[in-house]
Amino acid sequence: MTDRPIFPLTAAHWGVYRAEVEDGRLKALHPFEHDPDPSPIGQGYLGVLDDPLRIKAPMVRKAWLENGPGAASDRNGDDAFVRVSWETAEQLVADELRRVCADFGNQAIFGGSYGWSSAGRFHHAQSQLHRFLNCVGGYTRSVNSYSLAAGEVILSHVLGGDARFIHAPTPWQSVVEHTDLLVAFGGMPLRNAQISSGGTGRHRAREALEQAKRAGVSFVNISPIRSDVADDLMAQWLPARPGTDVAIMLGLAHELVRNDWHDAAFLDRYTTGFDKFADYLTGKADGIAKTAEWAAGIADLPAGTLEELAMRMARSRTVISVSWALTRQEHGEQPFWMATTLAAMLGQIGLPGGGVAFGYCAANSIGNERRPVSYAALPQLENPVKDFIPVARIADMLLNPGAEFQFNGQSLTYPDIRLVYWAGGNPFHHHQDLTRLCAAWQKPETVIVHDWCWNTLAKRADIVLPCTTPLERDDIMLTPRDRFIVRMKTVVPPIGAARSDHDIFRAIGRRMGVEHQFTEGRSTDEWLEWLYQESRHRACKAGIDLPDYPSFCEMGWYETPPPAGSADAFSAFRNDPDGAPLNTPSGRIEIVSSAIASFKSASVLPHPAWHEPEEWLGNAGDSFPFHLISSQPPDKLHSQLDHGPVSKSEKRNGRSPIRMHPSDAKVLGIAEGDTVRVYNARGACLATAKRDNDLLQGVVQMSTGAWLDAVRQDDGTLLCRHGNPNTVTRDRGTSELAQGPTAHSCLVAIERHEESGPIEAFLPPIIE
Ligand SMILES: Nc1nc2c(c(=O)[nH]1)N[C@H]1C(S)=C(S)[C@@H](COP(=O)(O)OP(=O)(O)OC[C@H]3O[C@@H](n4cnc5c(=O)[nH]c(N)nc54)[C@H](O)[C@@H]3O)O[C@H]1N2
Ligand SMILES: Nc1nc2c(c(=O)[nH]1)N[C@H]1C(S)=C(S)[C@@H](COP(=O)(O)OP(=O)(O)OC[C@H]3O[C@@H](n4cnc5c(=O)[nH]c(N)nc54)[C@H](O)[C@@H]3O)O[C@H]1N2
Ligand SMILES: [Mo]
Repeated sequence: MTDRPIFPLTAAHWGVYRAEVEDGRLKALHPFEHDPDPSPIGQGYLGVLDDPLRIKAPMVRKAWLENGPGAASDRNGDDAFVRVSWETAEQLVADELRRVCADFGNQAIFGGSYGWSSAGRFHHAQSQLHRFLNCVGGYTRSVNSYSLAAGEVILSHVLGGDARFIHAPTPWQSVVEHTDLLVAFGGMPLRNAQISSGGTGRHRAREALEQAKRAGVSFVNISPIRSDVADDLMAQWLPARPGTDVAIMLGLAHELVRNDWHDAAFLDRYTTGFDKFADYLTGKADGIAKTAEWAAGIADLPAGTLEELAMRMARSRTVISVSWALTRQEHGEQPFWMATTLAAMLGQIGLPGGGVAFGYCAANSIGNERRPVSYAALPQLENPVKDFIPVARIADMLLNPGAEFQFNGQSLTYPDIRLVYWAGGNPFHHHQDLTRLCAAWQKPETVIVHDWCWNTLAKRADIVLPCTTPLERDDIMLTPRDRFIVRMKTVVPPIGAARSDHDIFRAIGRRMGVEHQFTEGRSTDEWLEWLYQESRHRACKAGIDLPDYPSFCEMGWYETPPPAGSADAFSAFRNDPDGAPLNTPSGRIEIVSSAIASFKSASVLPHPAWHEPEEWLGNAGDSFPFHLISSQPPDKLHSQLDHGPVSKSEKRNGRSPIRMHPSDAKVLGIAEGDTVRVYNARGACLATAKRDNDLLQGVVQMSTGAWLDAVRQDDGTLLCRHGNPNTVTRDRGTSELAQGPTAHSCLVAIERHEESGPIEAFLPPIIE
């Protein structure tokens, strides 16, 4: 046996790796020896840690430096920057924070800073920022996620908001052992299961699905894209029009009632409001019976297929899986609500291998047993500012200070934001309608950003502070979503003058007189030890023994034992609905939500319902005939490492591919590899055509993540030459309930595009 050197461990949201270094540079990332299905995404780091896009020193936008806050704030991404010392940068930030707080109050600082940043419990950028801002008097925050805001809000009413119901559905083991039929609305794309927030030591989803297949589970993929379920699972594909899932579920529910297959005893004991909902379902309430035939017309599927599916679901141990994507569309609250109602009608919620699950494969953690422990995190301290926005309302907030808006039964007001501080996310990746965001982005007087590379956000900031990557600092991968905890080691020294987010805030805090409050006198090493000790203590209380800190550091990783007993989140409720009620007003599953009924909303009924979308294939005219799905990229996490070798190898002619059905391409005269312009009234992007039989005709697909490379079109809207689909997506809330993002509801037109000028996404700015 050859003695292979043991390289130090590092961790990312997409996996754990051993890092090989040569002459102080990263040479290779070797997958963790305990990962049966490692992700290639990590290889995206190779070559980019110290490339020309690396931010190696603090930078200030020249126009801001010369003219002061508020002047020349177009921030188009093509401005020149001036390199400054850390001393100057720290003082500029400290003075500007003081000025804004004194003149306008702390609510004028927007510190929501949504985004994924990097794995590692301590150096989580957003946590560092929030703690720091709380030390200087607080900030306007944001609530809920881009991932499934509508799901988070609706389930708080329907199931009581217990995180277990959202994030720990029927575990894979239970599916393998007990499920007959798994019906997946939005599929279960393995590409998304490469990721798990906080880090993932063992990719389990592929293996679990293979085991389920071998155990005889049948799969149904209800999605406009066949490849949303892996080929070898031999799923039945129902190519539904996007945005019609609630209609399909209603059609299935109607079949259950029509044939008396619904479980009246379950509905009676465990739910509220079924009778009222049944009036809507059968058409007693509004004159429209939501029959399978009615649903089939909306979804463009054969009615017989839905009737047959309803029968199979009633006769089998069935788990209904709903992709998170279904919440990122108009009325995105409804799919989770209706799926829960449908599962309740089947009466299998809380039985092994049955019920409802949200987002199998949306992350590697979904379906894994969750460790019943809440590990320690950096304490955030108190935020005295009460203002907040639902996360995806950022452009609305910046454009409409003082305006009133509705959110989850409350009337709220947008604060007047003067300073935006971002660390660990990228709104020019995640937000919709980027023409609108760019207009909104001109409103604040100052934008401060920490990032490590010159991406689309950094180029649109006034003060850019260079942070380290996880490979340049010590940390701990510590999350109840994964069985492994990992000591992340510094692999290469910080590049240039880069500092960890913590050290950046420590230094600014010193200038603002809050250093001690921020650090509590601890060094980074002492914080790591504190986090570990505190977590070990909490784990011990939950019956999990972690090694002592020196032993853990010595070993480098530790595998926590699986939780004992049944891990089905609903089984306790099923066994004893009075003793273990849900955290809803009634203690039961709320098919009719008393809270939502009390909101007296004109646009949201108190029970799940079908709302015809404003943008869908059912009303697509000739102007914008295609439905664009902008889903998660297989080759990276969002916009991270788009400039790395893995993402670049997936591009075509340097741009994002757009997948379209060959018949659609033919009608448009588009050949494989052609450059196309994807557009609507909101904007446009270029992309490279890729034919794909796996798509429903009329549906096109692009992945998110291409760094915005925008030029203005004649009508003033943006065109991205690199293929960022958020130039065309819509920036409207799901509904006044959750105000979540609606990126997946989007109609576009497509045309061949002859001229294919330069792509400048990967050019650093001019630095003077
Ligand atoms: N059209 C469309 N848009 C979408 C979606 C969609 O389905 N369709 N999906 C949405 C979803 S679900 C999400 S979650 C969002 C994701 O959106 P984001 O989470 O905002 O996207 P990321 O690209 O992961 O942004 C992370 C940023 O943090 C930086 N970073 C990494 N490590 C560190 C660090 O240690 N410190 C600091 N300061 N910075 C660091 C990275 O360089 C990067 O710029 O996108 C949303 N946008
Ligand atoms: N590789 C990789 N993995 C990731 C991420 C990443 O950036 N890269 N991001 C992570 C994050 S932050 C999140 S939130 C999750 C998101 O996980 P998901 O929400 O599951 O992700 P999406 O890829 O947006 O959508 C999944 C599928 O839903 C289908 N779909 C879209 N609209 C409809 C519809 O109206 N009806 C039906 N039936 N199907 C529809 C699409 O065909 C799409 O392929 O992924 C995570 N995993
Ligand atoms: Mo997400």
